[in-house]
Amino acid sequence: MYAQMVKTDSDRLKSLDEMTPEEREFQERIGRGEKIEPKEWMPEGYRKTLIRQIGQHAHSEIVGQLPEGNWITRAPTLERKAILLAKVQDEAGHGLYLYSAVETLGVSRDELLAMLHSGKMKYSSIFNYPTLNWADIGAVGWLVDGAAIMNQVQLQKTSYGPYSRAMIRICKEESFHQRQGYDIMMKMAFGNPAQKAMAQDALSRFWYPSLMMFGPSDKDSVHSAQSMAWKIKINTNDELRQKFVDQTVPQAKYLGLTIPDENLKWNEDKGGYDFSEPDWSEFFDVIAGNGPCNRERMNARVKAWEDGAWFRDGLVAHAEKTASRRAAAGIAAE
Ligand code: BYC
Repeated sequence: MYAQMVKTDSDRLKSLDEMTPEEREFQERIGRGEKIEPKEWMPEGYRKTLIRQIGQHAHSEIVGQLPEGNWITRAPTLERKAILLAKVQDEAGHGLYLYSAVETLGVSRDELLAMLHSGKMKYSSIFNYPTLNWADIGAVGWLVDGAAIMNQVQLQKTSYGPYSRAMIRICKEESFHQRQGYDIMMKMAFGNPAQKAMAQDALSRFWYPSLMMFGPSDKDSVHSAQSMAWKIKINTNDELRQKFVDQTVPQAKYLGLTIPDENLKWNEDKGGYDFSEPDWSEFFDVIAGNGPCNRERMNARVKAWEDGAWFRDGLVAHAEKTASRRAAAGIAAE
């Protein structure tokens, strides 16, 4: 089952015979479905892949607060405001669980944030698109959180213990996020003609960027083969994209909205929809930093980091003072 595993210099996966005894034992544990815990031996590539993926995931949760946070003050009712506020706070919590999970791999939160701010680490492409009106907040919950859950449900089974446990908790909250988005869409789609037009416009703009969230097509995915061999990823990008389309098309039909794809058609043989691929050149352009909102998002995050410096300094000063008082009083550190 796990005949091909760790990547060799020639860019193929190593067979079990080619592995060191430690690598082989590790791979056998993965094969048995065991979880890998922070202090256990792991290949350096496994550790680096986790830092990249979980770190990117954490950054996505934090940057992902920006497009929705923008609408908290303009939510149409007090109830919608309270719900959106809770959702955006949840995203902050998800970022914190995930940063904690990455920290178990020997990299600090400050280092991760420095890499985000300098452009060395990515965050999800989707958050580089603007939220232009209230219907977009519905589309984000319905499609963006819907796509996120499709990906995250399989990540609950990921082989790294802290990531898997963070995902279990996050998935529960994401389901609520998806439902609140669909609820907004229902209100708009079943509202007056102008509201329905806004809902359609939001779906039309968010459809392809949502499909891009799953990453490039399998033939262009650099990391999938190794990540699946290590059970960091359980499904390929295309498998999850297909599941998302199959789940979402009936939901759009119920709303009376049209998915902006002339090639969308049920395929009896494969038991799923045929659909058009997103424009991959747009995707690669966005992740290279040239999407509609990349600069705005990064400026907002860097500003938040710089504006928070006094508070972090205050916390450190307080911690140091408390530690020295305790030391003077002969009280052991906690
Ligand atoms: N955006 O080899 P591949 C949320 C990069 S937030 C940007 O297939 P992999 C929410 C990829 O990093 C939920 N970059 O990569 C929050 C790689 O470049 P590098 C976010 C992308 O890792 C607030 C290159 O393309 N979810 O729910 O095997 C409000 C080749 O790709 C993207 C996660 O982060 C992208 N979409 O597979 C509302 C899930 N796709 O790093 C909602 C965790 C690919 O070599 N992550 N790239 O320079 C994953 O599952 C995987 O990392 C991916 C990509 C499926 C995304």
